Amino acid sequence: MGYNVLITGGAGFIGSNFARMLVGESDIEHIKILDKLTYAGSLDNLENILDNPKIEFIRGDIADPDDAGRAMQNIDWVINFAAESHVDRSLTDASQFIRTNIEGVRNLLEIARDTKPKKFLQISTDEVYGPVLSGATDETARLKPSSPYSASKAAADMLCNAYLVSFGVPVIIARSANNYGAYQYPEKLIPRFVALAMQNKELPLYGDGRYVRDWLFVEDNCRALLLLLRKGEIGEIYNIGASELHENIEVAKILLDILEKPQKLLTNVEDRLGHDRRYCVDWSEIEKLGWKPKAHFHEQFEKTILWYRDRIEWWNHKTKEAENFYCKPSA
Ligand code: NAD
Ligand code: TDX
Repeated sequence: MGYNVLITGGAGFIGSNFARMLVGESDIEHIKILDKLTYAGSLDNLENILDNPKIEFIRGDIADPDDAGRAMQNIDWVINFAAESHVDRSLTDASQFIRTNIEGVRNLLEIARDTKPKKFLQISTDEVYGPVLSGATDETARLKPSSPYSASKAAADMLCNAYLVSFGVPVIIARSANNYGAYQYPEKLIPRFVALAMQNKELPLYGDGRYVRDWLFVEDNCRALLLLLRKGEIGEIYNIGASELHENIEVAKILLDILEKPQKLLTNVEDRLGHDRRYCVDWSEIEKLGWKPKAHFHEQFEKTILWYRDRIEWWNHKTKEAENFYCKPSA
């Protein structure tokens, strides 16, 4: 008998990559995907795996007790990717972030008290630590989120700890760095910039463009998360990073070179409110479990850019929705 897994938010960027990896694992018997299909989720992201006999897709809301209650029956491992994930949108209207990222997690944890999964992996983010101006933060660092998005993720982490301590829900928390790879919604830096560059439009770099992110290939992140389900210690927090620190301007210049577009498309625009200067996590705890990123940044980054370039028509309606968001006066 293999494992029965629930992936919430499995029609989004990282969740769909994780589901694609999981179907190939011989000890995985059944994979339920619970996803509300918000603007960011799409069955397109599950192309080639939706008809796999291991997969069952359920459209539903993690904050709804009935939807989540049904989905969590007979589950060994819960992995919660479902979230409102875009910092810029949280600065325009945080209400849905509170509902999904906090109330949704509380609902899942409450249900887990009854359904008793063997592991509950909460997908958090390096953004909960706030800016890390030098060095790297380990898992014991204090939380100092700067945006409504990261505050909602930090609150979820606190709830996870409370349900572990008070009720014994077997929680593990993963705090990943910025992921890049296929199927990311084009509101985020990399797919947004490919879509704009392909239309010969300006690429808006917030502020001076010298903000630093650690770029982690999504498939490396997914391997780390599966390892945590298999070997992670209940009650622990694991940072997941790649130590690939790059300024946004550098990332944008490489992207333009790959697409053979002129550097003059780069333009500095008004900064994001509360913009965190730099993130950098110390990921030695998960390294001790036997994980390391495999991707070579320049190689995988190029493949990612070309993946978006070659699908821009298919991606078009998502790009239009994302740019409409940015065009709103308050955005
Ligand atoms: P995404 O926005 O691409 O996907 C989120 C998915 O969740 C979508 O399919 C959406 O439909 C679904 N969803 C939203 N609200 C829901 C609800 N109430 N009920 C059920 N489903 C709902 O996000 P992503 O980039 O794949 O991020 C996944 C997780 O990883 C998030 O928790 C995010 O905070 C975290 N994370 C992301 C990154 C990154 O670089 N993308 C880095 C660190 C952590
Ligand atoms: O148009 C843009 N111009 C720009 O300069 C956009 C969309 C972004 N940026 C900057 C802001 C950030 O410094 O690029 C950097 C990356 O921005 P995003 O792609 O929005 O990602 P970020 O804010 O770093 O958050 C991401 O990583 C951590 C995910 O969206 C989060 O869900 C995750 O928790």
